[in-house]
Amino acid sequence: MKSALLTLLKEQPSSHCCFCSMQCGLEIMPSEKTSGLTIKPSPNFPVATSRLCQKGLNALDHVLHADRILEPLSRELGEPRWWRTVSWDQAFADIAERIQGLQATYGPDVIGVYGGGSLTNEVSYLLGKFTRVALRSKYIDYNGRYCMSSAAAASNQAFGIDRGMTMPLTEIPNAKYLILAGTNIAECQPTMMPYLLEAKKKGAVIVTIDPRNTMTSKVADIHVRLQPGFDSVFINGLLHVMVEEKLVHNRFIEERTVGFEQLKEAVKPFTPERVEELTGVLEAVIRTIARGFAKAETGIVLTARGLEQQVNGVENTLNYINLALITGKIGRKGCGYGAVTGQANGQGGREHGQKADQLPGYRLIEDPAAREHVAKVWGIDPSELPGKGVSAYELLQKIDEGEIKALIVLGSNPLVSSPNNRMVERALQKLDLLVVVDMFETETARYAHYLLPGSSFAEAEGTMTNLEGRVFHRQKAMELPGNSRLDFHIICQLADALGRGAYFQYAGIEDVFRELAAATAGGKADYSGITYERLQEEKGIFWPCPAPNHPGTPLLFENHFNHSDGKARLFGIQPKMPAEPIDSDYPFVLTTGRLANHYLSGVQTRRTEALNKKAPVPVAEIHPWLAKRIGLGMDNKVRLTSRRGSLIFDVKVTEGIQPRTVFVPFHWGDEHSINVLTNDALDPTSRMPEFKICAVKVERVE
Ligand SMILES: Nc1nc2c(c(=O)[nH]1)N[C@H]1C(S)=C(S)[C@@H](COP(=O)(O)OP(=O)(O)OC[C@H]3O[C@@H](n4cnc5c(=O)[nH]c(N)nc54)[C@H](O)[C@@H]3O)O[C@H]1N2
Ligand SMILES: Nc1nc2c(c(=O)[nH]1)N[C@H]1C(S)=C(S)[C@@H](COP(=O)(O)OP(=O)(O)OC[C@H]3O[C@@H](n4cnc5c(=O)[nH]c(N)nc54)[C@H](O)[C@@H]3O)O[C@H]1N2
Ligand code: SF4
Ligand SMILES: [Mo]
Repeated sequence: MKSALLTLLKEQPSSHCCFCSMQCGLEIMPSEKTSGLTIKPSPNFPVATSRLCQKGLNALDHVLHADRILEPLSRELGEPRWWRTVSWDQAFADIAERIQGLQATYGPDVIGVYGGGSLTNEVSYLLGKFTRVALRSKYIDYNGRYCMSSAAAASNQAFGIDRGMTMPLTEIPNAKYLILAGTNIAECQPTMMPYLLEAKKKGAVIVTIDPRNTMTSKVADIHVRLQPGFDSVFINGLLHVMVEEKLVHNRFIEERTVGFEQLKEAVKPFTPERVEELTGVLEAVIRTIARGFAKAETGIVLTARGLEQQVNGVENTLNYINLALITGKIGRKGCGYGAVTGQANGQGGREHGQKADQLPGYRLIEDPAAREHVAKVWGIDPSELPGKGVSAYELLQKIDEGEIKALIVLGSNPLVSSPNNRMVERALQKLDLLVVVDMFETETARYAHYLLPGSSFAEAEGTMTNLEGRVFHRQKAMELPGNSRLDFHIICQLADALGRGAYFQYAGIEDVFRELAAATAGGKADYSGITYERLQEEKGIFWPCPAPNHPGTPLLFENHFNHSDGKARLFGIQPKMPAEPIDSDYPFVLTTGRLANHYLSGVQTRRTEALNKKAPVPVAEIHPWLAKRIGLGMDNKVRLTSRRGSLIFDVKVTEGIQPRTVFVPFHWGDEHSINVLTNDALDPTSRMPEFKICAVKVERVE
């Protein structure tokens, strides 16, 4: 495969890293390495210019890996379970026939689609259109539900629009005070660190809020080591001090927000003394942070999955947004709020219709005007569009319950990444048809009837939208290996096999973008002024960009928010308990998250030697107090048990974790998959699972 790729490689092509939302620019070059190729940071992309982290530097390893699926494969479940190579035509014909058979018996909604946030805007858009137009099913959702949906819901509620960051990264060095909560930037968006360090060099104060001491908290002036689940209590303490000491920005509140009375009422009981009692964070620290942030001339609040992946994730996020709003720190230089997006195209992936309730441009599928607009672009009658479906985890539950009998997965590995994943394993085995489009035989694909070889980032041209809301063009850098195909073509060809090809006629990917842009016109995430031509000339355009001569919108909310009255909404938050509080049977909190050298379900990074050797297995982090309590000796392991399962892990004893909390990364499957233990309780609004909190028992294993 290597030689085939090499001969087809263009001259020094450029691309963007496939992993996180920074989307650093890279160049692929010939090298002495055994693969014959290497990656260098690009000096041409304006974000994190000339920087790549370890993952980016090694991003070709999985692309060139011997495990890549190079032919369409099929098999029957039951014994014997081996894959057969099939032609693409045969695969499409068989899959279409089985889908049509199931739909004839059970109706169109018998099939679901499960997408991903690594896919280009074009492929995300096509997946949504494919589900509604080719399958005519209401059931589509994607892994972004696990990822940013709480921040998305909170931003929509507070601001009337959801663009992760309200300002470009270049505003970070202009901030005098930075609050970073539940976001481990140093390991998760490493090339963002220089923006923070520049702010620090210019005198900014940095506060981190996390149950662990992280690589990020190392650069903080104040680190608040909070037990998971206490963010809203703590923030109410900050808001209380700001209100009590009259540190709020009255004019901003008066002119640009609604809801301050309700907020004041909610935070009244949260005196710093009481918050100290509840959280263990000293009263003096609470006052210092509240005064410091409120009085600073400029400031930015950044949050991520730490406080979002909870049943109270939307409310937690709203409370952090309150901080920026009542101090007037938004819509001007050096100010803003940012939910730090996770996946490569986490931002664009949640705008163009692969969410259960959504049509392109962040339109709602239940809104008659939105249906009319999009149906017109798609050449169908609005009445043909299905209604809204259900969230990712609920879609998997519907498989377990038997309502959904066929599933297409493109760009995700839900067997590893879903909470309570024994349920998912059980559900996948019940499917009459599972089609997985991936580069590898993922854990999920073990239960597939068809495994179709899709494209990697290096092979697929398209647009992406980074964590700032900057839309940019990623060029094709390599030819496809073997008999694999572009995701874009796979979707259109399957639509054709289903007899709906007339709606999926595109001369090329740019054609798909043109249609996407038209479909978003007038929507919240308006891309209608963006063209491939403009993206070649400019280094990305920030949406909203509603006209060909519109420059894009790097800084949001300078004059108005996106609610119809132009005002932002403040919310009074009454902190609530997690779904599964600790008790005498399960006395410790399990929280989960990421390591610098692995990515998500690990499909790509576990196949990258340079990364995998730094973290070949998951290691549970526990505090010395807990180690002593369970009598942990040298060479012992720990058994972690929740109400859903029990697994054994290697252990690292560290002062850098809240004493009652255990941390385990989630990048592995099978006996190393921490999602066997996690809780599948969902936030009532965002339907995001509580990955960050469940109650566990911790025991020593000889
Ligand atoms: N190396 C690497 N980088 C990645 C990824 C990866 O898998 N690996 N994934 C990408 C994706 S998709 C995403 S979504 C982002 C995620 O980026 P982050 O959200 O920054 O990553 P996490 O490790 O999930 O969680 C962040 C922190 O939240 C803390 N935390 C846990 N519970 C709480 C709580 O109750 N309150 C607070 N305040 N903090 C809490 C954890 O200790 C952890 O340090 O990273 C992206 N970048
Ligand atoms: N316990 C716990 N669980 C979590 C989290 C947590 O913090 N704790 N975080 C959650 C979060 S934030 C996320 S984002 C999810 C993500 O979890 P998953 O959705 O499982 O994410 P990935 O591992 O990136 O899976 C992507 C799959 O798509 C394939 N792929 C990548 N790019 C392409 C492409 O362009 N085309 C095709 N066809 N395939 C492609 C990869 O090979 C891989 O198999 O995990 C969630 N699960
Ligand atoms: S910071 Fe993110 S986008 Fe940049 S190289 Fe690292 S993983 Fe890739
Ligand atoms: Mo994510």
